[in-house]
Amino acid sequence: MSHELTPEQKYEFDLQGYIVLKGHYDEQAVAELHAGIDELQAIPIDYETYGRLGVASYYLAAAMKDPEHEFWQGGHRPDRRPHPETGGVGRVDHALCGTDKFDLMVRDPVLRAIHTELAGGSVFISATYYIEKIGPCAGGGLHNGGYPVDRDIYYAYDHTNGRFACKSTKSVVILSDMTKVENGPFAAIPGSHKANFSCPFDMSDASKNPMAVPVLAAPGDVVIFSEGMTHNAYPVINETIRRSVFFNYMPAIGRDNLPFQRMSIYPEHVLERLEDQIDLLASPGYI
Ligand SMILES: O=C(O)CCC(=O)C(=O)O
Repeated sequence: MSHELTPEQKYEFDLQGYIVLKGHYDEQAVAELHAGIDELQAIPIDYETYGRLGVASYYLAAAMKDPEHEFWQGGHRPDRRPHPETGGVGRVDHALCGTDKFDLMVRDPVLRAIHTELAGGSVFISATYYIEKIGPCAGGGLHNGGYPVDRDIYYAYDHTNGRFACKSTKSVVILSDMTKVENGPFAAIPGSHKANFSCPFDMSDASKNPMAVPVLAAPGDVVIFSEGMTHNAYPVINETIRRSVFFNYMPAIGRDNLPFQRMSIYPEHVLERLEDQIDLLASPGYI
């Protein structure tokens, strides 16, 4: 079965920097992904436990290298306020290391095919995390864009070979009702992945930037975007809880990396569980 982008999707992605797969996941899959977030939130926020499993704080290296970091003492960013009832943390990185409930995304042939097409060759999954926001909550600063060119996240189309050549693309699975702007949907500046100027408008908040648009989406929809496109989220201005799961895909260094030269950012317990998807997880390290 082919999962190539349609001409309409290619046009839209090229022009805007994102597309939405409406109703990609059914209720059961959405419930499984929510359960994955619940599992990740149930992991004790403890330096030793996180390190042993391989999950990471959203502060990433700053916390993972420092047992004294404020994250381990209960400190959180204001936009990652823990769940008021469960105390669940607003984001866990390297999520695959702490739950198998996101595996359905790793095994999703459509996501694999689309991100491979957007990279113009083999990809690996370079980041997996969820974001939970407890409203009211800031949207966060808009980030990235076509200028200045960032070698790690740029958008590109290779006209010679007639294929996309993007350095970093993401799938965001929407798990809450983000069909209303007050619920804090994903924010995008369409076309900004090709910008030749830095954005002169307010980047602190999508609702203050006249070029930003809300990407309204319902549970089960998947927003696929170039990391080079300016994005973040609209503020949540009511008391709803907003959840989504993020997978980042980047080109593998070589198309046929030699097995003995592979290195992976994932620990053995994840590689064993997802052995059938090893090429998506075993990032090619040294060639
Ligand atoms: O919360 C969102 O929808 C966007 C988050 C974001 O900008 C990111 O994870 O890169």
